[in-house]
Amino acid sequence: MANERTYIMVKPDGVDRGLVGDIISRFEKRGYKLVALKLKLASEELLREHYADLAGKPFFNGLVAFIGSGPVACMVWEGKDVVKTGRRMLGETDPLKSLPGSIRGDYAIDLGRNVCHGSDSVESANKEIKLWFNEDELVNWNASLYKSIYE
Ligand code: DGT
Ligand code: DGI
Repeated sequence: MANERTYIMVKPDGVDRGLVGDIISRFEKRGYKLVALKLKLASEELLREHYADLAGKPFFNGLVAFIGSGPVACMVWEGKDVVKTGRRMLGETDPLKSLPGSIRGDYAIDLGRNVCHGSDSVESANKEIKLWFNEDELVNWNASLYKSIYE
């Protein structure tokens, strides 16, 4: 579906390293449409909810502390198959397993500093978009280039 949406977030390591523009640019150039964008210092409560699936993991507290340690760049991208394609553009969770050409494959080494987050299913995308954005922060607009991107 061309109106599928995903939640993409540049983590504090990516923001600190000045990678926000590059990551936005990759999604723009691929043909996806930006529908929400903001910089945020996430609360511990928000991060515990965002990473609830990992709550039992030994690295959970460190993960929440790190993602809350600096600003994250939050965005929602829209387009055909954007959840799955977004994950491919990010690369594997472990950067060392990520192919060059992917964001993590180009910019990261350590798993705990893997630069970006992307929803792993349409269901979690919908949950994460609701968690990170208010409804009025999502902008519905028509990208004029759509006829050059979609058949
Ligand atoms: P994957 O990455 O889920 O597709 O699984 P595998 O089989 O490719 O990778 P495996 O079994 O070596 O490791 C499973 C997960 O455990 C991996 O995604 C991340 C984590 N992990 C493995 N080795 C390390 C490590 O040395 N440090 C940290 N922080 N995490 C690791
Ligand atoms: O959706 P992903 O970010 O690709 O992966 P995930 O939802 O399984 O994990 C979320 C984040 O948690 C991941 O980007 C980095 C961190 N993480 C996952 N597995 C490990 C980990 N951090 C450490 N230190 N060790 C892990 O094994």
